[in-house]
Amino acid sequence: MSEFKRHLVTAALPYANGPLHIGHLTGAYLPADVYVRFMRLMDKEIAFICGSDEHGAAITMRAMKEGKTPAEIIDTYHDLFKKTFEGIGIAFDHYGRTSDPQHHQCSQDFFRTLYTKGIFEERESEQYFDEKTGQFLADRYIKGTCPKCGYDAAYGDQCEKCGSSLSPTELIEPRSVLSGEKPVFKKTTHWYLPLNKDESWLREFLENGILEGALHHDPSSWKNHVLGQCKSWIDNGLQPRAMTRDLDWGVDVPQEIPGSTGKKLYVWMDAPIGYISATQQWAEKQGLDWRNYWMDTETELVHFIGKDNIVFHCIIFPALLKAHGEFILPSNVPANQFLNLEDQKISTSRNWAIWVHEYLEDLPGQQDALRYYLVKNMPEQKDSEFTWKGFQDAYNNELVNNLSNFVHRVLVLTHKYYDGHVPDFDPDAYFSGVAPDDMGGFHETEYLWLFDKLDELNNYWRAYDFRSALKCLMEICTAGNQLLQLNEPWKNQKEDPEMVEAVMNLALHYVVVISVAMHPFLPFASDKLRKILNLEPLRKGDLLALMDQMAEGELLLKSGHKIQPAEYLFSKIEDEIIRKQIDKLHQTLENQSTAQSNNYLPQKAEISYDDFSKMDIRTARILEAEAVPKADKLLRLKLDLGYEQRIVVSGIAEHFKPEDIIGYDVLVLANLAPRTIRGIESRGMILMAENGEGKLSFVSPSKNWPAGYTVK
Ligand code: B3M
Ligand code: ZN
Repeated sequence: MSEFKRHLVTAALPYANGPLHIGHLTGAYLPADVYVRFMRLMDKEIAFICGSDEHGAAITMRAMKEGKTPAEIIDTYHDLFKKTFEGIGIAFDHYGRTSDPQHHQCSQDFFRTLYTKGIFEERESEQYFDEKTGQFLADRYIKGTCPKCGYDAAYGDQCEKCGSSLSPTELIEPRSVLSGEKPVFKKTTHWYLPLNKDESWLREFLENGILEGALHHDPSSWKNHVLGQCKSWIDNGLQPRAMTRDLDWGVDVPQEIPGSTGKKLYVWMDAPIGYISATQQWAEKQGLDWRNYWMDTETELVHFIGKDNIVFHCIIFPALLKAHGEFILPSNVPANQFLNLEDQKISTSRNWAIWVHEYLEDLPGQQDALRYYLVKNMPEQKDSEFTWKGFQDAYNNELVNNLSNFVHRVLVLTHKYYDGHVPDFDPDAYFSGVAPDDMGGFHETEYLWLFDKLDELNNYWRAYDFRSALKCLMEICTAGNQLLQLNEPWKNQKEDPEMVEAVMNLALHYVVVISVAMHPFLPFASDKLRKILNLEPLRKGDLLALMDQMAEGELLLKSGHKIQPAEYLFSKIEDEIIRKQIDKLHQTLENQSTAQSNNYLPQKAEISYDDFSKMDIRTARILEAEAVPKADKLLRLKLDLGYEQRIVVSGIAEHFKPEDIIGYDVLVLANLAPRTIRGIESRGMILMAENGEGKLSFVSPSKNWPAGYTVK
């Protein structure tokens, strides 16, 4: 492919409904960041754009669960994202947010254009409606029994137990998450993108890279799993897809469009437009024209995403862009697969995850270590695995023993032999009889090898094969170590100082090359090393310049250049730290399993204070407890209410042994009408808390609180 004039790189806009974990990081943000840093070092014009996705049911659900407003939720996570990305060294040029009024404007303009061009089909359909709350229900707002596996809390779009994707009408016994009521069907009108009409050009575009008769991209540069997924979507037939929703949180359908009241843009229409609005904001700040980045075919557009977003970026968004007419389409969508953690799927709801902001707190200064291990195990072609043990091994064996030790040895020896100055390397003096412009002997061979390695690394980067690129970097370190091992400067310094000068000069060249090539992966350590080497911080074009210099056979360091005192870039990570992390992972899982966010019951309908005040809740103490014969679930309790003693029958026998609970302080609903259960008159009811797994806990006043007093 020809060289592009400029590049626009996007990373999926994370939903602002929960923190980022390592799966997000290695799925989209880290590969994007590595790519951008590399491109920049190769002197490319590049804009790196991202932002928070703040609309859709993902946000409103979270708000509902936490009893907060959507605005509170998005502010919290937007701020956290910015901090986390900065902390781990993901260096966007602009990080926007879709709640920004400018974004609303931008996506409304986009919608308006399509509407005016007559792209949309307006259709009426029947959708689930909650009569109690007067709302149409987004798929996520409907729960019911999964028709595939029988799980009773499947969502309208997906069963999280068996993974099936569903449509709300497939659910058995659907209920509204908002009210718990059975939803009814109600007619509603929406604007549909007729994707069925896009099948043939999309196929040409994806499979052959041809767009409107011209070669758009080289399809062999796309990942197989990405193309495979797209192909299967198209083979199955594309259906018209609604671009609007009945929601109260999102971008309004432009007001002037008849029937727009109460309608919002589908979140998967507005979110990718977030790339455009964020580019506009960035360009404005830079004094650039954003159109060059979105409307000029000399721009390469690349979307970094996780595999669950492929259809939106390879089919729906391109169809929207093309329908609009003025936009370029992506040159590549190098999606990654999923990362598993310690043999299990990463799961937000089960808290089986390593949260990036917590990692940054727990292992301060170790950003590069996580970046390293996540690139090394990046799920580029298939799902991959994170284990803490693997992390520790990679850290100690590769970052410490290979990279850091090599660099450190070279720095230390430079100080020891030459007082911190780069030794002279004069081919003529050392390799007598070689032509003056020849670098001579092993120096030249090694130098050429180094150049070839960089070139190889360069090709891997371009092919989005970051794992192999990282391997090249480590091979340079290994070769550096071998260079020292074979020539043993520490043995030969006395007898053959000229040879040692040549070796050390070359070794320092390795270190300089490493300081540049490591930057996209390990930017923090790279900065540190540049300082130690007394070299300028890296700037745009530095790798290209370095490769040019090497191709010319020029030396990269002047003889006599003075370096700073030696320091280790990485030092061993202790078992204790790793053990703590493993414990933490299992601990949070235990804690969370009792509070599984998916198992919250829907909140009951609102009541007035008067309703509440009718209940006479009292403190009480359990004086006696015994099993009720022939009833597995029941205990007969004698309670002390201070002013009287009474009998209550309680359905807690499967949770507590009678002998264990005698003396417990509890709360009792004292004015509940008496009932006779198994022949025993029960006067009142003990209050219990129940968690998502159906476990029970007493609700107790403070210790030694007197019995018989009221709770209000
Ligand atoms: N927020 C989904 C996700 O985070 C979605 C990506 C939008 S990219 C335009 O997986
Ligand atoms: Zn299921």
